[in-house]
Amino acid sequence: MTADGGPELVQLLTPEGERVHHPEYDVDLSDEQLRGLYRDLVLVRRVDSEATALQRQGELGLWAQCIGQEAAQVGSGRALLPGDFAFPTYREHGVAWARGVQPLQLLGLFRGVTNGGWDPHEHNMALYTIVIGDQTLHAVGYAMGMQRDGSDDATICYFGDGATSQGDVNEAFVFSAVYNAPVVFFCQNNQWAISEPLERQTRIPLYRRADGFGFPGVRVDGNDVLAVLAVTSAALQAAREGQGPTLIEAFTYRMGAHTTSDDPTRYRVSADLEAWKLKDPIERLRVYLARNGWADHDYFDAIDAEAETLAIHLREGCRSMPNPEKTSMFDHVYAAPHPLVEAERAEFAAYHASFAGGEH
Ligand SMILES: Cc1ncc(C[n+]2csc(CCOP(=O)(O)OP(=O)(O)O)c2C)c(N)n1
Ligand SMILES: [Mg+2]
Repeated sequence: MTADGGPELVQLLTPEGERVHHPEYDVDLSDEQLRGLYRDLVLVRRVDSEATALQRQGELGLWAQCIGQEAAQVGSGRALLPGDFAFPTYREHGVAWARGVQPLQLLGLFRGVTNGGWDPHEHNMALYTIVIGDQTLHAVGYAMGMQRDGSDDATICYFGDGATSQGDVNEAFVFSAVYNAPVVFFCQNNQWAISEPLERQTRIPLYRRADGFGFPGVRVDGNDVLAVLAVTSAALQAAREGQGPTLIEAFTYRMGAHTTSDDPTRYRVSADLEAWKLKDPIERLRVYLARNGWADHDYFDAIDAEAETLAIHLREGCRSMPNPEKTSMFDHVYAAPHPLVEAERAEFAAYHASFAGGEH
């Protein structure tokens, strides 16, 4: 398997920041829209680095970094229309950003002060899913519901390269294909599933899996925000027009650890990371903007300053988040009260009351 994604890789912006043309895919963005994408990428990276630092300081229990994958997430997230619905894993901070979820709401989940973080219907984005591949089934079910409602909206579902080995994902592919569901499967191939390399998941490029299920698959440069935007918009449009699912393989790299509990130096060589740093998603857009005179030093400095202000907001907001009521985890198990849940709530409260002082 080629490390550079091979000739099938859809690319509109090279790692050197050169705009190239593709026979099938294109985007036509104003310089203002391009600057907007740059801002998205920089701010998402700052959210990610600040959350990592907060975990190291003991303020978060865990954090799953998205560094390196910002273009895949922002490009696909910005391709969505307001009525579309996104189903994420635990790493889609750039998608959450694009859907208007406040970064502090993400932090609440990883701080353990909320069991969810946001109202899925307010942002048309489901909650983070830790169970690998699970959300692909939710997404297909949701897409089939949209189809039965006669809606013109589409669903997008995120998962990783490792998830493609899960039964759930393959079952989701089958259902979406035979029911022609309006869903886009967005696989971020970041080359690793914790310590398992891509070679342990597949003998063929992942996008080609779609062939066997009977729908199109496409491999896009996941570090190229323009190509990701173009490919995802086309797949969503196809879904809206009743053409059914598409599998997008965003070819990218997990530049950080799997999570803050992981040490990647134990299983991968640093030369790989160095090679991928040259393909950085932010740097190539910065060069493209600067070379064309669409952004200057003042603009880049202003975005960096905005990122620092955001980081301060996150630090202060995270540290001052109130702890929830201990029994609040029983509140939303079911929509209506349930005797078993109530019994568990009472047992839990009694357990806490059994300690000296009654409060622990
Ligand atoms: C059903 C299930 N099995 C195992 C795990 C443990 N686990 C957490 S992340 C992960 C690897 C996922 O890799 P990939 O799908 O490539 O996503 P990435 O983390 O690289 O974004 C595993 C095995 C889990 N959360 N759920
Ligand atoms: Mg992976």
